[in-house]
Amino acid sequence: MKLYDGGRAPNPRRVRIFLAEKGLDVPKVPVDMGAMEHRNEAITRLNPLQRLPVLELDDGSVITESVAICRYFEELSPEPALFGKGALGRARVEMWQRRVEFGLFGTVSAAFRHLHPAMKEWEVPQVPEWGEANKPKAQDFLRFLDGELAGRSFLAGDEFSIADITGFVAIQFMKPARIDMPEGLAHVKRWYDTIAARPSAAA
Ligand SMILES: N[C@@H](CCC(=O)N[C@@H](CS)C(=O)NCC(=O)O)C(=O)O
Repeated sequence: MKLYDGGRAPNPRRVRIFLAEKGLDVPKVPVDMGAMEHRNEAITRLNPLQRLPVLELDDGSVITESVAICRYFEELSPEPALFGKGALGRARVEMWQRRVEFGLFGTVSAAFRHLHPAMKEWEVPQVPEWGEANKPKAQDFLRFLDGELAGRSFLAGDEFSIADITGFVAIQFMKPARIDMPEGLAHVKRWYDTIAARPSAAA
């Protein structure tokens, strides 16, 4: 199999961190997104939406969408469980994954894509007002997370999960999106620092 990888871009990074947590080494095909290689013929054939990451299996099957790719590896290699365990555990991870993907990853991405000059060719049309509108939404969500994290180690409970990977990558993406971390979010800081200290954070 081959993982078409997009370097520093946040969605490919989520998958790389997930694989590192699982201890899986999947052959990668680097795609230079800065040079718009994700829009070339080979990637377009695999994913007509021209987005990364893309996983191509040996039988030619293609999986796109970061969480679907992660889900595939979870099924192949269930330990450590990153989508939760048991009915309630899995539902909690799903709930937090969705919440953090819409509330943080999505809002930070919208700010970056609609405001950053490097995204001019990627996000057409860029709507700067929408980018600006998303900055306080991301910050409000972080204040909400701070209250939630006061009572537990990780987003979905006391076990690390894919929801934490999504949240962690989103927070790192705030820098290029030029969104400031609100002051005084001690629980978010503790949670973020714990994840940053995991070896997978370097993936
Ligand atoms: N929902 C997809 C989003 C994939 C996506 O948007 N990837 C970005 C890189 S982080 C991309 O390929 N962007 C290319 C573009 O917008 O032209 C996923 O979860 O994998």
